[in-house]
Amino acid sequence: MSDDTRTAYRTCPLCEAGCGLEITVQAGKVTRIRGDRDDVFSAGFLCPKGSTLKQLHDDPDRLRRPMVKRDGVHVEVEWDEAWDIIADRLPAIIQEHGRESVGVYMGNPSAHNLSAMLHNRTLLTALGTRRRFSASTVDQMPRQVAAAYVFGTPVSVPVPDLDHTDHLIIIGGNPYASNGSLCTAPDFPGRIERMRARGGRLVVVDPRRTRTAEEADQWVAIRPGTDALLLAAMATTMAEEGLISVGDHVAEHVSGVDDVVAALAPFTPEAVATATGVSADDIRRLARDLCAASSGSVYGRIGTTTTEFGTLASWLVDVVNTLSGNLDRRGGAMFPKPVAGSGNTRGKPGRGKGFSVGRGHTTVRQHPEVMGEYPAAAMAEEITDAGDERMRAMVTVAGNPVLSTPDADRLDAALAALDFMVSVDIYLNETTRHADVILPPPSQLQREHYDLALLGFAVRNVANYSEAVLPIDEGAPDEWEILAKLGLIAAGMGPDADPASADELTLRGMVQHAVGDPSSPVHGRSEDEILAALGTTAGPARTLDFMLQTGPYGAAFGANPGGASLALLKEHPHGVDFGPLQPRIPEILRTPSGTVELAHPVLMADLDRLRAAMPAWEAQPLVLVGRRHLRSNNSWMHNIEVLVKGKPRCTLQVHPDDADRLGLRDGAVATVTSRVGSLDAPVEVTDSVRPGVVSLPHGWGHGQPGTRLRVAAERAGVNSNVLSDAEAMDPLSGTSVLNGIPVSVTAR
Ligand SMILES: Nc1nc2c(c(=O)[nH]1)N[C@H]1C(S)=C(S)[C@@H](COP(=O)(O)OP(=O)(O)OC[C@H]3O[C@@H](n4cnc5c(=O)[nH]c(N)nc54)[C@H](O)[C@@H]3O)O[C@H]1N2
Ligand SMILES: Nc1nc2c(c(=O)[nH]1)N[C@H]1C(S)=C(S)[C@@H](COP(=O)(O)OP(=O)(O)OC[C@H]3O[C@@H](n4cnc5c(=O)[nH]c(N)nc54)[C@H](O)[C@@H]3O)O[C@H]1N2
Ligand code: SF4
Ligand SMILES: [Mo]
Repeated sequence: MSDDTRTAYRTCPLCEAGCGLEITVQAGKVTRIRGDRDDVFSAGFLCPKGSTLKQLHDDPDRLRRPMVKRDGVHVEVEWDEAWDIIADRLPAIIQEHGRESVGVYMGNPSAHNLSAMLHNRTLLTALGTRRRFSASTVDQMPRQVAAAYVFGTPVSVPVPDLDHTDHLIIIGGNPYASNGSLCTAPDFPGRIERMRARGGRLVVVDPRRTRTAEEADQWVAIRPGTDALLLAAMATTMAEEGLISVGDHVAEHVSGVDDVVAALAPFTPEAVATATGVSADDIRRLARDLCAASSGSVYGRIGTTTTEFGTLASWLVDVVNTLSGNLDRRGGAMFPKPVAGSGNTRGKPGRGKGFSVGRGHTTVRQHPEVMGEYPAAAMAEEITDAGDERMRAMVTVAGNPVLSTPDADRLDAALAALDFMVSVDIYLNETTRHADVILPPPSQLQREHYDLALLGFAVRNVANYSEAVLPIDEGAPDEWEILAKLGLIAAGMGPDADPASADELTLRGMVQHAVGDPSSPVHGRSEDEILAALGTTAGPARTLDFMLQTGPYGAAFGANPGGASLALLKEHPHGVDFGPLQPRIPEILRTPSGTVELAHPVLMADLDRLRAAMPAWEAQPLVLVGRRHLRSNNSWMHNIEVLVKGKPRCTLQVHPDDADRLGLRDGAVATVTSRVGSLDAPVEVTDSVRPGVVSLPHGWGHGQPGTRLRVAAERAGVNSNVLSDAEAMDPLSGTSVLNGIPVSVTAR
């Protein structure tokens, strides 16, 4: 190695797996990226996307300087000019029309971004609007809402104890493509293979025979949208056959078992067989096998959450895990204990306020606030149909809702009608083309990293901090500075507002709270002493240090020498392993009763709606589901040549029986029509989808005028969310139905 060559270690921020990367940098340029074999969690694994952080950094279309729209065309400007325009427009709108005239949408990459994790809040607080939207309501919100009712907080989501389980049932997840979600597990496929090698069984419930299903011992081709019925019938089978055994380890902490069993009694395997498309015998076998396994875990993912009964299905996953004795035990469904603190390691353990919704309602459809948000599906109408109460301005951060959220054409038109829009984003894409100002953060390689959100769903308790691999461009702000400054400007502090002051304030607030909190390891300590120890360099690193030091393994500023701290993580660039998951009930609970509230009334009440929906499923001829591909990442990695080359992937998969019936030929174009929209897509005839189901991936539909994604435009594909219906949602969480959309398909 020559003198100017160095090796950097960095956690990949592209998906939830969080793989460790080994990055070779030569003369200031990245020359190679491969899996870090010494990473304590990923041990060298990476997928084809991980090594493309270099291409992403070098992508000439990636924005390096702010863009401002002039006469309908985006032009590059200096940072000062961009800030001036925002300072001129945004506070004026707020002043004239009030805080609620501004809406915010936060997209998926902000969950993998330390800057955003810490300073989105600064922006939100400064804006003070209740009109907050995010990708959560087109994703995992139902899973968190169910957990929040049952366990008391939306961060207490059980994950499958993947490395120890003997029986894994994956419902509506395809980790061979997605690398896992709400289950942080680098090399998910390898972990599944090791499970099977030790004699464990894999069952996959999915309307498509996915790569994961192909690896499974059993594939159950369920009808989309009906997982709640299947799970309810599994629970009923356990009750009928005397298989229920919650287990001595948690029994005294679980309430409501008998009530749940009674409420689910009408959902017998026979009653749900036609609706689910799964035979009563198969449903019974699923229940028996799970109960017979020495340990087992049911894991539901996006196919279960983005449906009309997303919250119920997620709850019933917990119910089935509990009734089969697998809650909170090795090999079952367990709770991670995040190293950098979390809502379930702070405060008084075992009991809390529980969960509630409805602090505010949307203007048009009166949707309640859930987890501080409104449904993403309500954005368009809140802009166009809310009269004087309408959203006049929007800020988007790391989101592409025009491709990712329902009734996309309508949202596209609505964004065009805003008085003012600011986007914090690295691309000029289908959404940001509507922005008056685009503020680009540094590239993924130019920032430090710690996966604050996703390590809270990890199958081992690990911590890994990465320093920035490359320096930030001369004169450009870091992402946290952009977010904080945007907030300060919105609050009327002017274009020269100093983001460091917001950072200082946030940190001071956290320290103040901790020293006054009897359950904090720094309770009673001096605020100034702690602030001094954290240093004077503003930014996410010192806040992270504080969170690590006051977390459950923390060094606590000298009180626990050798404990977690930023310094410790810097000494260990391959990460620090705090061991396998451990039982956490009752300490994890934050419910008012101090028990696992399995029969929470909100969830129980929704069962009537489930029962009433059964006949409709039985009558549904054709529904649309999505799918993911290993080389895609939602809507935004299609500008990387190595990831999109090859066969076009945006195809409509149709079962041969349906193709025959509908007169569709492989390779020909079909028109797909839903209640709200219509599109043309090339047909791929394949028996990997079950009859009655067609599949189209989301995140395509590039090449719009005014975008700058030259590679993506060449393989534009179509936007599947033109077909998803903004009216169709899970009312408990406000999450959209993106799977199981009724459609008709005709040959064009
Ligand atoms: N039909 C259908 N629709 C779906 C889904 C589905 O399965 N089917 N899945 C849903 C799911 S799970 C999700 S999470 C959503 C995703 O929905 P979104 O989060 O709205 O969309 P993404 O495609 O992830 O777009 C991310 C945006 O962030 C930008 N970006 C990338 N990195 C950064 C960064 O570090 N900082 C900033 N500021 N910007 C960055 C990208 O350029 C892009 O504009 O889509 C949902 N939509
Ligand atoms: N390569 C790649 N990886 C990704 C992403 C990506 O876009 N590309 N996105 C990331 C994000 S933001 C997320 S949230 C995760 C999602 O992670 P996963 O949940 O694993 O996502 P998918 O691969 O879409 O798997 C969902 C499966 O549900 C099935 N399905 C559809 N409808 C139903 C139904 O009603 N019932 C059942 N049982 N199954 C159904 C689909 O056929 C599909 O196979 O992936 C993350 N990882
Ligand atoms: S699996 Fe996810 S985290 Fe790992 S390299 Fe691929 S994109 Fe990155
Ligand atoms: Mo997602």
